[in-house]
Amino acid sequence: MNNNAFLSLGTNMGDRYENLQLALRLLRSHKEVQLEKCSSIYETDPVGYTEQAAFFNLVVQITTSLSAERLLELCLSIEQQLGRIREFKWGPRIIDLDILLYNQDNIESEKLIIPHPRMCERAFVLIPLIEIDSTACFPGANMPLEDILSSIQGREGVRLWKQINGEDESKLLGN
Ligand code: PH2
Ligand code: MG
Ligand code: MG
Repeated sequence: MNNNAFLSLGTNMGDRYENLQLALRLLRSHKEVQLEKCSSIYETDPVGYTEQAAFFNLVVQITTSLSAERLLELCLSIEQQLGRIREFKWGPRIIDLDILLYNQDNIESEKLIIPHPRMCERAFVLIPLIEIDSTACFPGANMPLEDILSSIQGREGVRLWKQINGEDESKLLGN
């Protein structure tokens, strides 16, 4: 489990809390993935396409022996197992699992771009990410994520829905 990664989870269809719980259960049931930390759950105004329901978003830190490409495959298979259908870009979804950071790697292939190309514009990503690792930084940039967050708009569209710590975190992480 020698690689460190951060994943963003988002959902705005059906029982959003249950969708997050199910996705985390599937993630941690993979023998090459260990969940390390889970942020609180935030209810967030939709970004991009705004005529849709509010999301629940969270960020998890994992350690894994999977390569970034294999981790992407796992994320897509979890989305499928939860019944995600290919909606239009930025449309409503049962669950979305995005890789934000994978070590401090810069990866650009046909299927995968890491760091996630829009993470620095999105308060619904940065707020939960900073909550679990205030020292996390973007590869190559020496600006702390806190400074990036304070320079963007939309922070008021991200509201704490459920604080996750102690027992709740252990349950979600499966400890
Ligand atoms: N995901 C999107 C588009 N817009 N807005 C919020 N609030 N949360 C999301 O997870 C989200 C979004 C595309 O993946
Ligand atoms: Mg995605
Ligand atoms: Mg996404």
